[in-house]
Amino acid sequence: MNETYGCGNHDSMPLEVQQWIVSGNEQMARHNREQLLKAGVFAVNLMGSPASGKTAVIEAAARALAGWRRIGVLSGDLATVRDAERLRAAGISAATVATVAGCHLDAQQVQRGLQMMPWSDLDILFIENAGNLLCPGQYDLGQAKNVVVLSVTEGEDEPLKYPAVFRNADLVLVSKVDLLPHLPELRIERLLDNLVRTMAEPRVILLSAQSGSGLSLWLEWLEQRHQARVVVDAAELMEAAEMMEYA
Ligand SMILES: Nc1nc2c(ncn2[C@@H]2O[C@H](COP(=O)(O)OP(=O)(O)OP(=O)(O)O)[C@@H](O)[C@H]2O)c(=O)[nH]1
Ligand SMILES: [Mg+2]
Repeated sequence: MNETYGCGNHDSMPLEVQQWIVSGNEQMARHNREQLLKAGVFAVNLMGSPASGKTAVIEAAARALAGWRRIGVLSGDLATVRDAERLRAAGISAATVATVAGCHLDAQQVQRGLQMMPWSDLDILFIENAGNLLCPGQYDLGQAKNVVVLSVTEGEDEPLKYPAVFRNADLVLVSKVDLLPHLPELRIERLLDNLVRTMAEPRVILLSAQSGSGLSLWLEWLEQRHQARVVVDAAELMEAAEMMEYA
């Protein structure tokens, strides 16, 4: 998709062009998923508003898992390479992918990003999408799971205002909970209720990258999903081997 056909301009785009873009993205996402699956890399698409704490939750996980799991990050960034620099400074393998029209990553860009880093030895690949609650949810990248980071400073209503991204989330990290004492007006139970009502399969962790509160649950979620992925991979490989045997 080029700058002219950014997400805000779909109305001016012929339907066939929209369909062509979507099907091209789906094909590339399938290719990415196959490559990642074959290499046993667990890929997580991290979405959320600008400054919701996406890089911070990746940093916190990567630091805690250092020496235990090999972590890499593809950072979607419109104008800078700051997130990738910040992650590399923390010893995490990271590359920047320029975002489409500033509002989301697509599967082609993720493929290009993969070519910029030694990804096939990784255990977990975080794909930090552009800060946006609308467009990123519409583009499959080839990830295994979708995680949305929603900070407490964004208020209670975001799940209702942007339902699509929350509906398809496998996990929501409610971030910056260390700030709750400074937000007397926020009704956290209302926020959680809105998430439960919006998510297809509600799973929520309250987290502070700053204080470390909730970090162990975030790590546990990653580890369980990563392990489940390894078991699925092994089962799929066995199935493929059996099919070859009886072919
Ligand atoms: N108090 C507090 N601040 C946080 C926490 N996590 C992140 N921040 C701050 O929030 C700001 C944004 O954090 P980032 O991790 O850069 O957020 P991001 O979503 O990656 O931002 P973009 O990539 O620009 O969309 C920074 O100033 C962080 O220091 C947290 O748990 N508690
Ligand atoms: Mg960031």
